[in-house]
Order: sequence, then C-alpha cells, then structure tokens
Amino acid sequence: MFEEVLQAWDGEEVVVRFDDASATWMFVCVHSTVLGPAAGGTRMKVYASPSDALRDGLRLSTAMTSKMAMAGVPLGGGKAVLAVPEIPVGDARRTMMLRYGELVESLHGTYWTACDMNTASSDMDVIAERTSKVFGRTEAAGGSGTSAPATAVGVFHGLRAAVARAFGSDDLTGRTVAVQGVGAVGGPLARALADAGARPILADVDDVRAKELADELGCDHVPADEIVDVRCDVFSPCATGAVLSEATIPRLRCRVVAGAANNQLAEPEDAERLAQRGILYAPDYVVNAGGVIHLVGFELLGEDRERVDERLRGIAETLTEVFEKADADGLSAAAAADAIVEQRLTGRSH
Ligand code: NAD
Ligand code: PPY
Repeated sequence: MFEEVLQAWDGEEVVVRFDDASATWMFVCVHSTVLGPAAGGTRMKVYASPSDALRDGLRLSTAMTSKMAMAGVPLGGGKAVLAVPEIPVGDARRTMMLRYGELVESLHGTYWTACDMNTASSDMDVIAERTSKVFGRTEAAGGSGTSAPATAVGVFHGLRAAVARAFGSDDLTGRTVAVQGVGAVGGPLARALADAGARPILADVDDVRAKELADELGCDHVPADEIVDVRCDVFSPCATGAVLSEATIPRLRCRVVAGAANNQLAEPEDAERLAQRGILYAPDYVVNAGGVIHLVGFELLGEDRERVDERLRGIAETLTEVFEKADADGLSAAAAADAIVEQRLTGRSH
C-alpha cells in the first residue's frame, strides 16, 4: 500500500503519475533538497506491484542524499522509478521518455535526473528534448556520457582503502576479490583489479559474460549463486541491492565488503551483523560515488579531467575518515558514515 510505504519514509515529496499510454507508473522521489536540488538516476523496471516500485524509489533516493553529502557536491538526493509492464523499445520508448521529460520539467528544477538501471545516455538525450534538468546525455549531444567507468574507478580506490584498513597495506597483489556482477561497473572493476595484480573471481547471472571476462583476464569464475560463499579477501557486490542480509552474511568468507551496488544492506541491522563477524564494510554510498563525481564534476561544476580524477582518488580518503570515525566512536562503518551525513545535513554532530 502506498500509505504505509510513504509513512515510513522521512523524505520531502513524491510526485506520482500514471502514464496511460504506456501503462507506466512514474514516481519521482525527492528525498532531500537541503544541500541543493535533488538528483538521482531514473530506474526503469518491471515490478511486482506499484508499491514495490515506490518502495525501491524511496530507498534509492534516501541513499542519494547520503551519496551527495558524502561526495561534497551541492545537490540533494532523489531518484525516479518508471514501473513499466515490460521494457519498452523503439518509438514507444521514445514517446514515453518525452512524456517523462515533461514530468521532470514540470518540477522546475527540484529534481535532476540521470541514468540508472535500464536507462542509458540515449534516453537522457530524449529526455533532454523536454527538460534541461538532466545529467549524462551522450557526448555527441553535449553531455559527459556514461558514468559507469568512473564509478568503477571510484570503487577501485575505495576497495584499496578498505584493504589497507583491514590488512595494513593497500597492495592488491595476490588479493582475491569476488566480484558479483560484471556489467558496466563490475566489468571494468575486474579489469582494474587484475591490472593491479589482484586475483578477481567473477560471477554473473549471465554466466557467459562472467566466463568470457574470466577467460580474458585469466581468472576464475563461479556460478552466480555461489559467489557469496567464495573464500576471498574482498567481496564486491556490483549487481543488485539487498545482497547483505541475515541470510547471506553468515555465508560470507571474506574480510572486506566493498562494491558498487546501491543499498547493499537489506536492513540497517546488517551493518552490525557484518561487524560482529569481523567483516569490514565499506559503505556503498561512499564507495560508489564515482558516477556522481563524474556527472556533477563535468556537467555542473565545470571541472576538468584532472580534477575529476583527483576527486575519484579522494574516495579513498573519505572512506579512511569514515573508518577512523567508526573506530574513534565505537560505531560500525555504516553508522559512522550516516553520522557524517547527518552532520552535513543539519550542521550538527551527535
Ligand atoms: P549493469 O546492469 O551494467 O550490470 C549488472 C550486472 O550484474 C549484469 O551483468 C547482470 O547480469 C548482473 N547481475 C544481476 N543480478 C545478479 C546476481 N544476482 N548475481 C550476479 N550477477 C547479477 O549495472 P551497472 O551499471 O554495472 O551497476 C551495477 C550496480 O552498481 C547496480 O546496483 C547499480 O545501481 C550500482 N551503481 C551503478 C552506478 C553507475 O555509474 N553505473 C553508479 C552507482 C551505483
Ligand atoms: C547514482 O549514483 O546512483 C546515480 O543515480 C547517478 C547520478 C549522479 C549524479 C546526478 C544524478 C544521478
């Protein structure tokens, strides 16, 4: 039910539209505009129910507020969900994106959009025909293109910082890293890890994709449902959310979790469950901010490549500050990161 889902959320507003022509529920979730206009990608997905779509959008928008605050960019957190009956193609997709662009434009800058699951830079080009409040258009259309490679670079730096914290050195030589999902972020991450001398172990529900990359990198791959159980130094979730749960945490055989997926913890208590198992968790919204740094750096802040790269490397320092605060205050890393976000949003420390 929409009522229960919304009552449990602490965000600012949700704009809802049912797009009759495509039978699509459109939810624009504005979690916070405290630090600037709410921004976050548009996820297109087939959900079991509109309430499930709304729940996903709300959680993702909340995480965007934290991501923006932690990355130190002048934006708030938002996310949009297009709950489609099936993923549209061709003209149906284009006309739906145009109508969605009109919805974004009607918000007069409260919400800025970008790519997320199942939406691409080409969709942003279409949306941009109706609104200027869009990041991540193709370079041909004047945007900065896909942010996934930058996200992978940021995860790589964060992962190295987490390894340094857990093992006393950030040298990745010989370190085993189980990468769950080798798509637009997990793929380049696996390559970077292999280049740095680490030993990636890959898995993807698209087993062919995992096998081909493993063959190319000369590393191992396992079936997707076994990656959580793999003995490794680092488990790197780069597929979907909620992979760290009461059910999966006891199965993990790693020292560190550091990956790209949004909302990795199924529930807040999972941060404590990880800590109790002696697993160092690098909070997702700290580690996966590379896409934000790329899009906002190039398209809003007018930064050059050098500055964006410097900021991507800075993810390692930000994460180290989180770990230091966690140790100093006796908190899990997730709770320490949340406390830093809270301070940036309210100007107060707790
Ligand atoms: P993607 O769709 O390109 O890749 C995801 C991959 O995971 C696919 O290859 C898919 O087959 C695989 N997969 C799905 N479910 C799986 C499972 N249960 N086990 C193993 N593999 C599975 O997506 P992406 O852009 O690489 O993003 C990966 C994650 O990172 C997502 O959670 C996304 O929200 C998050 N993220 C991405 C960006 C970005 O810039 N692309 C930024 C921040 C966060
Ligand atoms: C994400 O990082 O999850 C995003 O949604 C990407 C993004 C980055 C900057 C503005 C809007 C969306």
